[in-house]
Amino acid sequence: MHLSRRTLLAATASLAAGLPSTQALAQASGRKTLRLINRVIEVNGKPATRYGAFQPSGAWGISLNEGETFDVRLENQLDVLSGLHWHGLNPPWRQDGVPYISGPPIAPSKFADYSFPAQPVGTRWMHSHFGLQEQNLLAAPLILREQSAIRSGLQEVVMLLEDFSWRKPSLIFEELRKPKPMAAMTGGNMSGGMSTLSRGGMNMPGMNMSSGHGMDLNDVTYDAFLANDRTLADPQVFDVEKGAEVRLRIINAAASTNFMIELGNVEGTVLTVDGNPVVPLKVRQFPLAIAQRVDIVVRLPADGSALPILARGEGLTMQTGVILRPRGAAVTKIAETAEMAAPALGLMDEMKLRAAQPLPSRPIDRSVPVDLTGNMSAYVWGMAVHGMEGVPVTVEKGERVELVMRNTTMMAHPMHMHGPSFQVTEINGQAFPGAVRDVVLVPPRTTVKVVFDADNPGIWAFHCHNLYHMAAGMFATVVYRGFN
Ligand SMILES: [Cu+2]
Repeated sequence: MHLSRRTLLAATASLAAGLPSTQALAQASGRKTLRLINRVIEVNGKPATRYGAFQPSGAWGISLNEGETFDVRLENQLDVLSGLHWHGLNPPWRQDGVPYISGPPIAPSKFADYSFPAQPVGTRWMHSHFGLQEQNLLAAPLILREQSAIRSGLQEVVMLLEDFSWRKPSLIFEELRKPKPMAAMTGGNMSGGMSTLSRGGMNMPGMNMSSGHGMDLNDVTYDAFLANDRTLADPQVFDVEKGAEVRLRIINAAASTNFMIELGNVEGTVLTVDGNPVVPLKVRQFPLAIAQRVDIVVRLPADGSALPILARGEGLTMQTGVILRPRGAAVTKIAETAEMAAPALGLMDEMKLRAAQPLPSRPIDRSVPVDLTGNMSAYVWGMAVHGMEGVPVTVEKGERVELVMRNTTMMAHPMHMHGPSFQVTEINGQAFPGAVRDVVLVPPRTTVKVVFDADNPGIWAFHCHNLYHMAAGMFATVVYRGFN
């Protein structure tokens, strides 16, 4: 039987209502409290009130060590329904924090409790999965420190990236959905005959990528990009030791912006992507699609100078970042506008990544074609599973499942599956033992294959992590047999 998504949502909502509340799991010891609150940040000299997730101590998000239990009471102090999804964790599905799928949202002044082993470890994050709240900056770091990272003794710096607009998220979405004349769609850049390869990471002659309005790259024109809530006009400065190594944990928490991480002349070493270890890869620049994370170890310059860690919007000159400053080093101001636009994100770097802890080798039990579909002028996006829009990916517990994601649209889609992480196994027909991830970018006219082991029965969200694409329909579920 095939359920429409509406039917499915209604069914799971009533299921959720009949189950014992997660509050029954409340334990007094070791529990951290996290509050959804309104807070004021300053963007380019002006105050902005936005949502946030903080502990009573003021700590942003959650940081735990490998082996600890994720034991959190989440209090909603906002005046709207809300909640948080623990992105990249593999909890019991009822604790996944996706409203109307894993459970009901949290009403104002109510709370929900979560308790499960904090795994898999690594750089994760948390964000609201309710409406467009993520664009209202309802996101925070969720760091599960690996024993290896703790033992290394390296200083760690978390950099969480966001895209900021003075406009209300609902207004941004409304404008995107307004019918547009075709002329406005092509804007002289990146459209039409662009091949997959030309997204591969170089500026092409004649391509106007500096306009900041490349429709195929960025739907939304933002007012600022933030790193840890701040712009380069007033960046966060971390004190570090001269010549020391620092482990960067970089999180792309933007609603609708892919970034290129720029280390300048310094070569860094990628240790993990989406929190999962890869064979170390040397980089000076690294693509970070929406919702992806990367851990990079950098060594501070021997001459004792400061090192900016920058993130530039895909196809844009606008950038943000943080500064690593050894004692006594001068901090020079860095412009929020770079001289060169960041290239479009491709999969050239993805193809170089090799999982350090790949999935065990075994045959595929089920292969599921998932076409990413859309109509840019109507701003409608979709996922056709087995050629049908609105149906879930159905799996059985214990299966090795392959997802064949084929992008039929002119925009790239950062595809995220909740629950177990997947391994990238093939891009456009080229097979390789790629990274284990929870988000993979699928550029236009590209087919990406991933595999995962269906080890966590329930109903899991599977969607494009571009917030507006998801809101406009690029959303499906993975449903285990017995849950449909
Ligand atoms: Cu998308």
